[in-house]
Order: sequence, then C-alpha cells, then structure tokens
Amino acid sequence: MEYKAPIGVKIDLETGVIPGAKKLVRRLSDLKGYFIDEEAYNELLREDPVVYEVYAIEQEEKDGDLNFATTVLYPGKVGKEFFFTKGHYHAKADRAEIYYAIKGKGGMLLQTPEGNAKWVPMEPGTVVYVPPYWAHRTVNTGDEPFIFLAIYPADAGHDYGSIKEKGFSKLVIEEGGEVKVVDNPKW
Ligand code: S6P
Ligand code: ZN
Repeated sequence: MEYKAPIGVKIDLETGVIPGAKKLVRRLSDLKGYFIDEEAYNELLREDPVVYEVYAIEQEEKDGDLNFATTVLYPGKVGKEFFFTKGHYHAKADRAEIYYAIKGKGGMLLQTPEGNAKWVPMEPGTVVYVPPYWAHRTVNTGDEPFIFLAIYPADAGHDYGSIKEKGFSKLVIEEGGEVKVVDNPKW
C-alpha cells in the first residue's frame, strides 16, 4: 500500500493565502450575467476589479479524500448588490461541505434545486454546514475582504450551469445602509 504524505500548512489569517496552494482569480468580467443591474455592471467593468481569489489544495477526484481552499472575497457592489462568488451545486450533488469564516463580514446564500433559499450570516469563527444538494454562494456585506476556509470532498466537483442561467431566488443588497435579503425579480 502506498500512503499519501500528510500536509500541514499555515493559512495567513490576514491575507487568506495558503502557501503552495493553486491560486484562482475571478474578475468582474468572469461574472458576466450574474448581477441584476446590468448598467452598473458595465460601468464597473471599465475597471474590471478582482472580485475574489481562491487558494486551493486539491487531491485527485476520489471518493473519501478531501480538498480545502480559502477564498478572499473583496468588498464592493454592483448597483445595490454586494460582491459574491459565482455559486454552485456540487457535480456530485449529494456531497456536503464545511465553511469556516476567518476574517471580515458576509454570509452564505444557499438554495435547494426547487429554489428554496436560506441566508446564513458569517463572521470570524462562524462554521457553516452546507448539506448535500444545496447550492451555495458567499457574499461580502462588509468593507474589508471577507476570508473563509472551505473543506469539501475531493470528488464533489462544481456544477455552475443552473446558477449561471437563473441565479439564486434571493438577492443580497444594501438599502438605506442596511443589508437586506430580497426576492430576485428575475427568478
Ligand atoms: C468549493 C468551495 C469554495 C468555492 C469558492 C469560489 O466547493 O465551495 O472553495 O469554490 O469559494 O466560489 P465558486 O462558486 O466560484 O466556486
Ligand atoms: Zn462547494
């Protein structure tokens, strides 16, 4: 039997960087069609800011193994809508996931395939359990980077298709200086 080597790495709790991890950058231009206010989107696209970065340590897609990744989700808004991650179901839809909030302020929008949405606020120390079958998207509702760790089955995969097409049934917006979770008029 060949055993894999254990890994111990220290996450930089200020920046979210995991040494040796694979880095992925998502700019606003990678999120075309995701935000409700197209005019505000096109306006901000001139700057094309980085919306989030992911630092992932991933294994082969095998049953029983685990991946982990930090996400650094920058503060910002497109119109009234706070910056968010694309959001996905797992390709193996019954795979669950755990998130642990490290820095900043935000939350997770989860949704069943029937469109039943739930908002879970997150601050440093919050653990979120993403049950099997729920789509999940994180949202930065603060004014500094929102950083969290995700731990997920190595064979979970990502299914971005239906969220890209339809989005979530709820939007997370700022109105009158408050964070509000409202119905998505395009849903
Ligand atoms: C993976 C996990 C996270 C996200 C990351 C970016 O299962 O949920 O590492 O991949 O937060 O979000 P997204 O929706 O663009 O993959
Ligand atoms: Zn996931």
